[in-house]
Amino acid sequence: MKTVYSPRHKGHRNQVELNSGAIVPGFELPERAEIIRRRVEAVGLGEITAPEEWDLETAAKVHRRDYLDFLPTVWQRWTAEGRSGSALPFTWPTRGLRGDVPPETIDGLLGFYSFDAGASFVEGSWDAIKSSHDVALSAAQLVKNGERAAFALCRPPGHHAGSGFAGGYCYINNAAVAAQWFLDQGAARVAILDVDYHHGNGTQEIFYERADVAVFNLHADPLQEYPFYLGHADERGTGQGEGFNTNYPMRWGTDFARWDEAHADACAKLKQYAPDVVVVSLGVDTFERDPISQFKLVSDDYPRIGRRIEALQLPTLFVMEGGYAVEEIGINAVGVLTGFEGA
Ligand code: OKP
Ligand code: ZN
Repeated sequence: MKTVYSPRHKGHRNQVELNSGAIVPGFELPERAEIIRRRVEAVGLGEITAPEEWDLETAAKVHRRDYLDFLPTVWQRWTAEGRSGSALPFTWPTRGLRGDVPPETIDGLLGFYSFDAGASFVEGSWDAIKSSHDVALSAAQLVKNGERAAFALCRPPGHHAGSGFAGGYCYINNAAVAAQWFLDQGAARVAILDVDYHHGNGTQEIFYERADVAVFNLHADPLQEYPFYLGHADERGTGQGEGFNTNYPMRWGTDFARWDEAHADACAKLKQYAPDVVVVSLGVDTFERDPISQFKLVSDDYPRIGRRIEALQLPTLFVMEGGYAVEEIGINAVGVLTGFEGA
């Protein structure tokens, strides 16, 4: 299959992350995408192409316009207030505070438009965020034009970004934008299958009241793991969307046998939904040596994930999300794709 990739992701490098009470350099590094790109080349997965430039009209159907207007202005506002380093929030409108009045200053706005301190901005961040969005849409177009599957090598990732907020290394929800675009191109139904270790809270929130996008999410139990406040099994969708959101929370220590049971169940339900296309939020932080995760998958498991997805016999867009074991992320992510292709 073809891969869509842009070097513009390299301008986004998070210098600061809170981890176990210490400020550390971020785990979501530019090297991640470079390691995956080199692995795509090494195994001869297929051609690597650059994205086209896309406008934000599709994104505006899954994100609030005020949020999309804010993102490109962050770095300019930050430096205008005399700051350098990384633009990072420190106050959020949680229960008991007002989330309906955007403040005027950058510190207030950063908190208003995020849910954690995990989505910082540097000078090149917006350009990288926009390029990641363009990568997803260009790869979606390959599938729309008849490719059985395509790989959007997105960076930064997207599945924690909701309609009006960033967080968890995510800014624009690339998978959600791609799903919306398939609908706009004539698809009746789209399924999103999120196999990242973390719950895709942004994707769930965006489609929670909709029946035209069914979301299946396999992840660490929010009782134990980030993002903590969404991703329980009783979250099934609401209104028109009731029954179209399915969560599979799993405990720390989950191995492939247990994970694959959940995956098989998700794939069976996904097939019943009979979507025109499936968008896979492809995270490989389920790996046993991932530095921020607690599942026990090994490298040989990833091609088996790809084979199960291939068995759905549906046009498939893979959108890169997380995975932080920098040495193995290429082997594991591309392992899913070669498994899909029959390896
Ligand atoms: C993004 B994706 C360690 C805590 C980690 C953010 C995790 C974001 C994961 N500093 N906090 O789903 O892989
Ligand atoms: Zn993750």
